[in-house]
Amino acid sequence: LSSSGFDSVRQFSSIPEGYKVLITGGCGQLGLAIADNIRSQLGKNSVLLTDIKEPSESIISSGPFEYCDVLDQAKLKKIVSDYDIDCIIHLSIILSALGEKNPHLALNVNINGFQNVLDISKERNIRLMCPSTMGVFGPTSPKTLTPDLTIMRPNTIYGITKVHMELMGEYYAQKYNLDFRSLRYPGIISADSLPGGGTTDYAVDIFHSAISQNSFSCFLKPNARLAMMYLDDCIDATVQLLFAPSEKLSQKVYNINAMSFTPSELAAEIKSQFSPDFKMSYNPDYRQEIADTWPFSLDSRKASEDWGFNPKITSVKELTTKMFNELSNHH
Ligand code: AKB
Repeated sequence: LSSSGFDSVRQFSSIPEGYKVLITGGCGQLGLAIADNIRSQLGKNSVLLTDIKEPSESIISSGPFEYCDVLDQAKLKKIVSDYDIDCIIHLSIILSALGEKNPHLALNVNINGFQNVLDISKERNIRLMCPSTMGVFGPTSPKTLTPDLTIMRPNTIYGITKVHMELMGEYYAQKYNLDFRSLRYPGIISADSLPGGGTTDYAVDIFHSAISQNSFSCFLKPNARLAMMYLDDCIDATVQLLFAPSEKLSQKVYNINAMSFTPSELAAEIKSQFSPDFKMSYNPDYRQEIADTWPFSLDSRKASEDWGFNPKITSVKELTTKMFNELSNHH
């Protein structure tokens, strides 16, 4: 059962028997955790994971998997039809740091990949959930408790493509009645799966490095404060919004928020909870420029009001305890 406080999503929002969710980018940081949560409630075959990457053993043994490139619209269409998919969760994405290194790849995957999924969802009249990011905000957005609706002029390719995604989803919802849902993630911290190509990745890598080397070289400055969230809260929020009754949703895109910390605050917590002689060094690179433009925290009141968003881990202290507990179970 999910930890999110509702017994069954079917009971919660009358999900029909045999409901099927397709996840793109299923081999990334979030795919398996979202699939596990939905499968625990709707059964193993309720989620089809897809990716262009080779699936891990745990993904293969978890349930159905298909190779699929989001840029291959014909194949994606066939899979959606063959499996009689009711809903797509679109996770395929080039994240912020990798996007700055490969802008054309990011434009192709993030814009054209999303367009394929958007058109298939419209054609088949199925629900589409595509997470967004605090990266939609930029240097001119308010930094603290950034509102849902405010200045959005990001200066990364990733941020630009995510603003485009939000606007296209809203446009299709208004024009074609597409059931489009989105939520803006802060940096997501997970123990079992690794992120890749993001600016907030340091806050995951640091735990692995603390365990293996008792030291970490950080690519951000000591005071680079960013909004962050533990994986379980992100997964619960995603599944809650996915199955929330439509009449509860007063907007298509919601901020979510859990905690805010700097690299030096995280290092201090690791010293105090794990190893007093943990050594942190700072070698800021181009990712610091990205971090400089992102919020410290997001205003997530609307998500709480509309569909009950309520994160459990809300401090860097609790996060650190949780991560070392999880990692010690697996190392
Ligand atoms: C990234 O750092 O690019 C992502 C994000 C916050 O969207 N983790």
